[in-house]
Amino acid sequence: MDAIPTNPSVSTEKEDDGSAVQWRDLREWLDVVEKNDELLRVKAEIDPHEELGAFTYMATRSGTSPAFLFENLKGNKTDARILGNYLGSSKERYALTVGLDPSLSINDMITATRKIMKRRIAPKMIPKNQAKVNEIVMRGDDIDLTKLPIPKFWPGDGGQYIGTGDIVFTRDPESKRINVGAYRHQLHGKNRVGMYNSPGKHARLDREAWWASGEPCEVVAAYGIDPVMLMIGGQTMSFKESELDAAGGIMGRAVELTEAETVSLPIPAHAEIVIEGVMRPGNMEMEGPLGEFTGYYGNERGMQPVIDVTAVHMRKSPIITAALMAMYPSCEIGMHYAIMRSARVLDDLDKIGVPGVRAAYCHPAAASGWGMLVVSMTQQYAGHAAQVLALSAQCPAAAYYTKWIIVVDDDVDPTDINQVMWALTTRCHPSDDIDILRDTWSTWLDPSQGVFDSRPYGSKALINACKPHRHLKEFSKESRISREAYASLSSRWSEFGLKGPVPSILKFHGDN
Ligand SMILES: Cc1cc2nc3c(=O)[nH]c(=O)nc-3n(C[C@H](O)[C@H](O)[C@H](O)COP(=O)(O)O)c2cc1C
Ligand SMILES: [Mn+2]
Repeated sequence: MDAIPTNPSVSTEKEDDGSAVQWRDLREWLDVVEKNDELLRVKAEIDPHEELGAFTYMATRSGTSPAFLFENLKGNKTDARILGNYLGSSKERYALTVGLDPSLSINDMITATRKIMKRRIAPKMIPKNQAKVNEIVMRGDDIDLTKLPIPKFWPGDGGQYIGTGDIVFTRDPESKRINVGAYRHQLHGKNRVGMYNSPGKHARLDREAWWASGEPCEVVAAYGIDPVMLMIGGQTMSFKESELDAAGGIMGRAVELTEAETVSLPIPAHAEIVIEGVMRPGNMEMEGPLGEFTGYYGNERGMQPVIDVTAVHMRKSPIITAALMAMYPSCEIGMHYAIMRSARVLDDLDKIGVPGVRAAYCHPAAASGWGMLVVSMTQQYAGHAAQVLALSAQCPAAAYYTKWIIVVDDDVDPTDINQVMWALTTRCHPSDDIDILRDTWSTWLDPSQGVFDSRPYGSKALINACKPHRHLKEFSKESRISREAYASLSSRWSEFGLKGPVPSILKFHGDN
């Protein structure tokens, strides 16, 4: 079948450029992950009502936990399963997902990510009978989503959330572009699901455009989906662009879609569970709150649009992808978000053309990569550090939320928080080296401003933790080992009985 016009300006690249990922759907991805010892099948009984959320939180506190496939859910009358912590704070699972070597450093993963995020491959339509999601298809009175095991994550959540680790398709009525976004879906009834889209998000703009002309907005959502689609659903692309092309680019092959039963949007052909439905103008119901990626409950309970579900597709024994939103390292949007955002910051700084930028990292512990950005650079002229700081703080990829922007010299690895602390405490003089930007772009989800309605005005601290340019010549010399000692000890590393690889060291005695 023909390619569909998700984004007419994008050309389809060849699929055989040698860099396609090995898996083709969530189950094949799980096989890859299990072979790499990154999957725990939880066979003990777990209650999706709060216990699953608590388990995921407790079992991820160390930051090195596997993905969890919950196979024995309390009260479950179906053969459905739930997958949690699928990406979480694991750099290894991120790498396996996008086809990189899991032993690469985070910096190398960021560099590789810059490349794969620029590729675009348009999706393709396949016949309905080849789509695995069509193993079971339900319409009308046969639809009953309440039979599925649906988590309520936190004690204070407003209800059960069928969609957290999900993707949502909507279409812009004007350009016909298909948008993909990740949005929470609260289960209201057998065939009714509430969706929360914050202002300005593309799914919301699409829905508002349909409603403005008095028409219902069609929606397709997948509740069990492969991890590249989950990642890309959470990324902000331009309004005109379809995320489907970017997902294809990352995978190195076209995303496969098929025709829906009741709506004109296509559906992802190999998802685990897909709903089709419509949001009718003015059809709203009370929704929320949900414990969020900040570690706090987000916006208060309020009226939000309802999706009337017109068809459901699922595979046999479907797997629901459930994303716990929590404080790091228990949050589903941890490592992949940090890596992808860092890649985009470096792209932005490249586009602006400022010299000397070496590396950047949006630490996942800072509200899932939203809160803090560290940029390393080679200082080349007076004022250079201040320039990189200001541009980093407001470049499109970093401007939203980020409160702490820190520049460090090129001997400091931004991904190593210990080195960043060292720079902050030995090279930064707070009375000289901190500037504040006020009334910046931010989010209601940041609790620090207290009063809910006045929240979305943020502020940013610009921290120069580079050695002061004025005093570079006189600045104290670091106690560093010699290049010769490093080379000699590295070559004999296995002799010493030490665990782990030779540490990477950026500068030696005598270097600037
Ligand atoms: C797991 C997950 C859940 C999310 N839930 C929501 C949500 O409920 N509401 C929302 O407005 N954004 C949510 N987001 C953020 C959006 O998915 C993100 O901003 C995305 O860029 C929106 O894409 P779009 O503007 O192309 O629709 C979530 C992100 C992730 C990764
Ligand atoms: Mn979009």
